[in-house]
This record gives sequence, structure tokens and C-alpha cells, in this order.
Amino acid sequence: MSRFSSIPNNVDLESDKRLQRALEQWQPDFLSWWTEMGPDGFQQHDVWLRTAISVEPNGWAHYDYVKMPDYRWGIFLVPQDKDRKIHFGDNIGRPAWNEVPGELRGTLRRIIVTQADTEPASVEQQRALGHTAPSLYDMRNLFQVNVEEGRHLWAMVHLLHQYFGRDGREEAEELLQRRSGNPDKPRILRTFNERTDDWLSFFMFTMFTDRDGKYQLAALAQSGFDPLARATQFMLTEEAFHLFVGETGIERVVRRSAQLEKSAPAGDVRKVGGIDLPTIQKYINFWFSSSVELFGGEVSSNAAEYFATSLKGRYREDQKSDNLALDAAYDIDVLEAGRLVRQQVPLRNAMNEVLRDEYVADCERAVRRWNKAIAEEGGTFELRLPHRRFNRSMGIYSGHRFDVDGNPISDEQFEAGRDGWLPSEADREHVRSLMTPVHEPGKYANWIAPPNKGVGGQGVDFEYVRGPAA
Ligand code: BYC
Ligand code: FE
Ligand code: FE
Repeated sequence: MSRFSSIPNNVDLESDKRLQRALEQWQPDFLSWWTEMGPDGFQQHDVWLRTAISVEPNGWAHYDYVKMPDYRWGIFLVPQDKDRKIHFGDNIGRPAWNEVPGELRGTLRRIIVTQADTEPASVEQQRALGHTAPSLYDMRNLFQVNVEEGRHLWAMVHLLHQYFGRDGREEAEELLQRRSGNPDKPRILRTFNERTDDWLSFFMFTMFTDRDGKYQLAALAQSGFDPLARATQFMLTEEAFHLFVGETGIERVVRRSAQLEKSAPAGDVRKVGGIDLPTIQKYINFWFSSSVELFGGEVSSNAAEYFATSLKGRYREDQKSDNLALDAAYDIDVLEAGRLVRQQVPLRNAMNEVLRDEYVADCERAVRRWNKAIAEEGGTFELRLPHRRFNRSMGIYSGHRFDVDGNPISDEQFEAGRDGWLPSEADREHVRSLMTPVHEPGKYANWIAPPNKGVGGQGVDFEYVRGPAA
């Protein structure tokens, strides 16, 4: 396939020459960004990848060896329902919009740009990980996630180009210019500037940060702006795999640690090349607290506006009974003179917190699964989520200190507890010291259990990534 091949799509791109030209101009810029900031190395390797060739359920089962730069980054929206009506907020009952309502243009653009910015950011954060993959199975999963995050960027850039004219084209260019972690041109949201250069962090990121993606995309899939709803709905099918990588990745690390504990001298897992469970707990504390931040402030007039204007609903808004959310209230604990006091806020202003509740419950479920794996291996350690107030720098709890149970504490107490709660430099150093590549089919690094089964119709010992023929 040629480098500048036509763009796979189900939006009838061929009949909209202006849009097609705009996207074809952006495509080489995307490919140079991918070359510069995408996975470091392995670009000429054959990777056993799944490619979306249509939005039909069977359009998904397509696996083949593909070189990453030849991945077919396409534009796919779930099919349109021409009779669709807006089902929440102040525009409830009106036909869903297929053009941007003038007065919502700025707000909508901002939501789309924020969503879009996270996609290339995550690829940048993960770019060096191929070199230290604990197996070819894991390396392949990493690259699958990377190419799909690239496609998510395409999905959002399509909306910017089609519906936002020149402003949209400028935003699309800027999306390729910001850089994760660069102090001069950082990515928009903080978690997307964190370092994710060891595999424990990668699994934490796909567990906790991609899961924010799931809930944000699900909220946008309710949108009254139909092209956004249809684009994000399709992105969710890809997101499920990213979450699988994170949740099962952590489970495999945890299981291995519990196994090693039994044989290690004095139960010291580090001495036998594993990651001890207390260190895993600290990584959970860090990545959970960073990712809950992505839901925005607890009390937010932005969130109220997104809901009122029918641009962003709640999780499964279509299954709720009160889609106006006008008379209801929500209880939030706020800090007053050093004590937590319950306050009522109008429900619409609490929409970020409402979405965060769904997210936290989903994370609790995963922790139960990991604890089950520990118990199965005969271990007794119990992992847990820190309280959502712990370690916050956005929203009403920022500027105050809380312990992992959510109790208010002093700065001194926090500093004294810090290395017990969050990864210390020594902890990170230990994790990094284990990151040596295992690139032989069927072999897995010592610190992680092999998966139960392979992926894409292959076994655990398949050659998922294959070097160029010599
Ligand atoms: N870091 O009213 P507030 C994904 C800003 S992940 C830095 O509290 P709002 C993915 C905020 O922008 C999903 N800044 O918040 C995962 C605002 O700025 P201004 C991404 C932050 O607006 C893994 C100010 O603080 N999608 O897809 O109600 C791999 C106060 O705002 C942060 C979306 O986020 C932060 N953490 O809610 C790949 C969906 N949080 O106005 C991909 C679109 C807030 O003072 N975005 N701020 O300049 C939104 O819906 C909202 O913008 C947010 C924030 C939920 C993010
Ligand atoms: Fe994504
Ligand atoms: Fe994702």
C-alpha cells in the first residue's frame, strides 16, 4: 500500500471533495508525527494487528501481519439513525443536530479538541516501551493500542475538518504540534504529560487513564451533535481492548508477585526479580489519583453547560428516567475550616462527579478481581483504591491534604506519609531495573505471569511481532 493511499472511511468521503482535500493535506503531517513521535523502533516489523475494515460486527475480526506505518487509519462512524431525537438537556425532543448550532460552536470545538489531544499524547507517552516489552504478546498489544489511539485522533480530526472550517484545520495542525511532557507546548490534561516509560506504568495507564476515556466517550456518545455521538460510539469498541490490556496486565503482575512471595527468601519479592505488592499498591495510588482528576471539578459550571446544551450526557443517559436533571440535587463533602461538611449542589453542576462515581465503581470491581488472583495464589495482601480525595491538584480538594482513606491531614503528615503512599524514587528505580526485553516467542519476563490465552486466534507462544526478513 502506498504511503499516501486514500483514506478508508464509511462517511462517503469521495463525494465531499473539499473535506477529502483537507484530510489528504493533513495525512502526511500525521505520518511525519507518527514517524517522529510514534513507537520508537519496530516500524518495519510485521505486527499481528486487528484492523477495522467496516463497522459491522464481522468487520472487526480481521487480523493480519501489518507494518505499523501501513495500518489503515480510517474514519468510521456507527450508522446514522435519521430519526434520532436529542434525549436530554434543554434541547430534549428536538431532532439531533447534523450541523453545529452556531451558539455552541466554541464549546463543542473545545470538547472535541480536549478529547482529540489525549490520543496522540498517549502514543507519545508510550513510545519507548517496545524496547523493554516483557513478551511479544505484550509488545503486540502495545502497538495495537498505539495504532488505535492514532485512529481516535483521525476520528476527532475528521470532525474538526468537516464541521469547523478554518478554525478546525488550525486545531488539527496544533494537535500534531503539542508534545506530551514538553513544558513549552504540553498536552492539555495533566495525566497526559506524566511519564509512562515502564511497563507497570503502561498497565496502570491503560487500566486507569484509558478507563477515563471509556466514560468520557460514553458521555459524548449521548451527544445531541450526531456526528460526535456516532464517532465516539465506534471508538468505544476499540477502547474495550485497551481496558482489557490494563486490567489483565495488572492482574498478571499481581499474580506473579503473589507466586514469587511463596518462594522468595523472607518473602522478599524484590530479591527474586519481582514487583512486590506494596509497590504495586503505590502505583495504583498514583495512577488512580491522577486519572480521577481527568473528570474535572466536582462542582463545575462547564459540566452544567455541557449537559444543559445537550452536548454531553451522563453514562447511559438513554437509560435514565429524568433526562432534564433540573430539580435534583447531589451531596458533596466539602472542606470547611478543616472539617468535611456535606453540601447539596444542583445535579447539573455535579455532572463531573456523577460520571466519576461510575468510574470509581468500575475500578473497585477490577481491584476485587486482582485480590481474587492474589488469594488464588495463596497470598493474603489486599490491594485497594485510595480515596478519591487523596493526592488531588484539581477541584475542591486541591490545596488540601488527605490520606488514602480521605481524612484531612496536615502538610507535614502528608510529607511524612508520602513515600508509603506514592512510588518513591527507589521504588521506580526497582521497577525500571526489571524492564529488560523478552522478545522470544512464548517467553515472558519473570515479573509477570503469562496470559491465559493468546490474541487474534493465536496461542501464547505465537510470534506476534516479526523482524524484517534478513
Ligand atoms: N488537567 O469545570 P472544570 C482518553 C481544566 S481520556 C488539566 O473543573 P470541566 C484517552 C478544564 O479544562 C478522555 N486541566 O472541568 C485515555 C478547565 O479549564 P479552563 C478525554 C484540567 O471543563 C487514554 C478548568 O480545569 N476526553 O480519551 O467541567 C489514552 C476547570 O474545569 C483537568 C475528555 O476529557 C486536568 N486533569 O471538565 C488515550 C472529554 N481537568 O476552562 C485517550 C472532553 C480539568 O479553566 N473534555 N481541567 O481553561 C471534557 O469533557 C472536560 O474538558 C473535562 C474537564 C471533563 C476534561
Ligand atoms: Fe483513545
Ligand atoms: Fe484507549
